Amino acid sequence: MNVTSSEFKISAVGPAQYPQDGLPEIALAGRSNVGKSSLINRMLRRKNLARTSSVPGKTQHMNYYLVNQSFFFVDFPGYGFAKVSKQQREVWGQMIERYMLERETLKLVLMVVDLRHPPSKDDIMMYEWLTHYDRPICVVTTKADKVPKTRWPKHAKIIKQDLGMRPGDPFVMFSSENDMGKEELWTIVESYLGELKTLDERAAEAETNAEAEGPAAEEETAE
Ligand SMILES: Nc1nc2c(ncn2[C@@H]2O[C@H](COP(=O)(O)OP(=O)(O)O)[C@@H](O)[C@H]2O)c(=O)[nH]1
Ligand SMILES: [Mg+2]
Repeated sequence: MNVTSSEFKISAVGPAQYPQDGLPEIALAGRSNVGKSSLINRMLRRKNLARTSSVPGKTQHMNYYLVNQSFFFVDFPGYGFAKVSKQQREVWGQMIERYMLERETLKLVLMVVDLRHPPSKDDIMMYEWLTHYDRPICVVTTKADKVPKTRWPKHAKIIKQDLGMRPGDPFVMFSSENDMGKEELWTIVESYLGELKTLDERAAEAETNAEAEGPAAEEETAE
């Protein structure tokens, strides 16, 4: 992917704020502090677009980032942060659940886990949830730079096993400190995005269609 533009679009707390232009979406799910924002920044070659924060649980909304005017990265609120109230967790849970169930433009979920550790209970639950809704998932293990290279295969194996990964789901080892996994992840993301159209191209198409169908449609309503 040749990233020519990227911008923060909106912080959404529910469906009313989700963008309505029909652009495909790649969502990121994972624990607070696992490295979701850093991953987005790295993929987009931006230092600080998705704010990385040392304060876990700070991102409580779904943050939409528009890329190349043609698709979104959607940064989910991180889960598994102890200081968040039970009620707050339920609100997030419902929001995520609804999004997973109803969002037609969702093309792929990047399930982000830490390569250093076995997946948490929350990770396992999230993965089960996503597979339950039959959503396409790519497991991305981040912070690979913090694990000695010789241990990568062992850590990868444990994560795949503990999550109970579906054999067909892609798996990428990633680091936001260097370019490890970046090209591989772009190739996967692109394959799920399919053919891309920019907002302008979509608008032009809609106009052409309206012109072609316009008079007939008017006649119909006149009758
Ligand atoms: N060494 C290393 N640190 C990382 C990596 N990804 C994220 N971090 C650090 O982990 C912390 C949390 O990252 P952040 O992207 O804010 O996590 P988020 O809460 O999932 O969005 C920050 O201090 C990052 O600098 C990585 O691949 N390698
Ligand atoms: Mg974040």
